[in-house]
Parts: sequence; C-alpha cells; structure tokens
Amino acid sequence: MPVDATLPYDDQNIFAKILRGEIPSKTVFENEFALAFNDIAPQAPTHILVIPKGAYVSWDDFSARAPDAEILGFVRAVGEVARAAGLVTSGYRLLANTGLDSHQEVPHLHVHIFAGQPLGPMLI
Ligand code: IU
Repeated sequence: MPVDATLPYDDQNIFAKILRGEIPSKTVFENEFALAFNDIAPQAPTHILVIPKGAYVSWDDFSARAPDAEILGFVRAVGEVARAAGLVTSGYRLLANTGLDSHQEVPHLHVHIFAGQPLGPMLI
C-alpha cells in the first residue's frame, strides 16, 4: 500500500523498528546520520536502502525539516555506501519514492541504490 507522505511520522514503521534494533537487517553501513542495509526483495544484483537516523517520513519531509548537518551527513553517507560497495566505476542509480503516486510503501525516508548490471534508461 502506498503511503501518504504528508502524514505525521509513525514511529511504528518497519524502518523505525530496524533503526531501534527491534527487527534485524543486513546492515552494510552505519554512521551517526545513516543506516544502510540490503533490500529484502532486491530488484537488481545490488539493491541497498539508505535511511537517515532521524524521524522523517519522506524526501519531502527531510528536505523541508532536517537541520543542514543531517542533510549533509545523509547525502555524504549515501555516496560513501556506494563507494564502499565498489559501485562507482560501473555506476549506480538512486531513487527516493515520495508519496502516493510514487508508490512509496514505507513511511520513513529511504534512498534506493540499484547497481550490478546495466539498468537501462529510466522508464518514467
Ligand atoms: P518503496 O520506495 O517505499 O516502495 O520501497 C520500499 C522498499 O523496502 C522495497 O524495496 C522493499 O523490498 C523494502 N523492504 C525491506 O527491505 N524490508 C522490509 O522489511 C520491508 C520492505 I516491509
């Protein structure tokens, strides 16, 4: 079910539970700003999700409300995850679904990193 990105943050969402350690994840990176883990249903040979440690529903919420230091830390973390995974030479795609029409399913901001094969042109 897609989520309405304008709703208040729900601290019972699955990624909040992963951040609190209540549900396990295949962590590939963690620092003070971000946690990255393998997507449970990968859509490419490499499919990593990077989430901020702060409580933000979506890219819209994060870009509007997060302090500059958190935004900078998160953006740098996404790049660091990709570099650490060795994705820079072959390349990768970033995606942050936001709200109903994007089919965002989890109401905690997450940036998808897709890589590991030629991904073709964007279809939409
Ligand atoms: P979306 O952008 O909100 O549509 O992406 C949600 C992603 O979260 C999707 O790729 C799921 O496979 C992934 N995911 C996960 O990795 N672990 C989970 O427990 C759940 C969803 I629920």
